Amino acid sequence: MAAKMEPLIITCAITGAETSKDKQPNLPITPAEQALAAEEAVKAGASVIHLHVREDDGKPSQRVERFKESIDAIRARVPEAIIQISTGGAVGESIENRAKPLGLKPEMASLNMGTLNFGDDVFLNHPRDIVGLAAKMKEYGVMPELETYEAGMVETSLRLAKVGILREPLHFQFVLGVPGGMSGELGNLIHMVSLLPAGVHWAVAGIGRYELPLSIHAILMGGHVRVGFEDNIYYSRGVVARSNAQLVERIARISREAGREVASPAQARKLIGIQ
Ligand code: KMH
Ligand code: ZN
Repeated sequence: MAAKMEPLIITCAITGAETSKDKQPNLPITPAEQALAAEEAVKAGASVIHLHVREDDGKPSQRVERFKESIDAIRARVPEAIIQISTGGAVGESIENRAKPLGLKPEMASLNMGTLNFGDDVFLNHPRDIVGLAAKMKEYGVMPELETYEAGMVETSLRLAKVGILREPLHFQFVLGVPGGMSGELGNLIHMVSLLPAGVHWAVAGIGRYELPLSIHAILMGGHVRVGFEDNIYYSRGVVARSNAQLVERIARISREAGREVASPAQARKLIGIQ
C-alpha cells in the first residue's frame, strides 16, 4: 500500500431488521445473544456495533426498554465497544418509535438521508424527519452515521451540513446493493467517494454478494468497512457464515495483510470524532 493510511474502522451490523433465523440460524436475537455476538466481533477487530433489536419471537422492535437491555448486556461483556443504535428500524416503523431510543443517548446512531425503494417496500425518510432526527442527535450529543444509498443522499447530507443541521465531523456509510438503491458495482463506490470534500470519513456496507469486494476496495481506498448479518449472511457463495465474528475476522486479516492496521475502539472514537 502506497501512503500510510489511518487504521481501519470495522463496524459489525450483528442483527438488522430483515434477516431471519430460518435463513441464518446463528442470527443473534436476544440481548444475551447480541452481547455474545458483539463481544466476539470486537475481539475479531470490530470497534462499532450497529444495533437493531428484536423481541424474543424475532420481530424487529424499536422499544426503548429492549434497546436498554441489549445495550446493558453488550456493555457488560464488552464495555469498550462503540454502540451505534439504528434509527432506521424496520421498513414501515413510525418515525416517533424510530426516534425514541435516542433518549438513551448512545455514542452513535444511524441517520438515513433519504427515501428509497427497499426491495418490495418503500423506506420512507421524509426531509422533515431527517432534520428532526438530526436535531435530536445534536441535542443528546449523539454522533450520526449518515446512511446513504445513492449519490443524491450524499449531496443532501452535504447541503444539510452546510446549514449546520448535522453534527460534525461527518461520517458517511455508503450502503450499496439494496434493490432500489445504487448497486455495489465499484464505479458506484468511486462516484460516491468523489462527492466528498477532502478529509471526510466514509465506510461502505456492501449488501449480499457485494460485501466482500466492496470491503476490499474500501480497505485499499482509505475508507472503512461494515460487515455483518444485517447486510450479508454468507461467508462465501452458498455457505452460511458461522458468526458475525467470522465475517469481521476475514476483513481484519485482509486489512493487516495489505499493510493497514485495524482500529481499536479507542482509535475509532478519535477518528470518528466522538472523543
Ligand atoms: N432496516 C432498514 C429498512 C438503519 O439501521 O438506520 C433500514 C436500516 C438502516 O437498517
Ligand atoms: Zn441498520
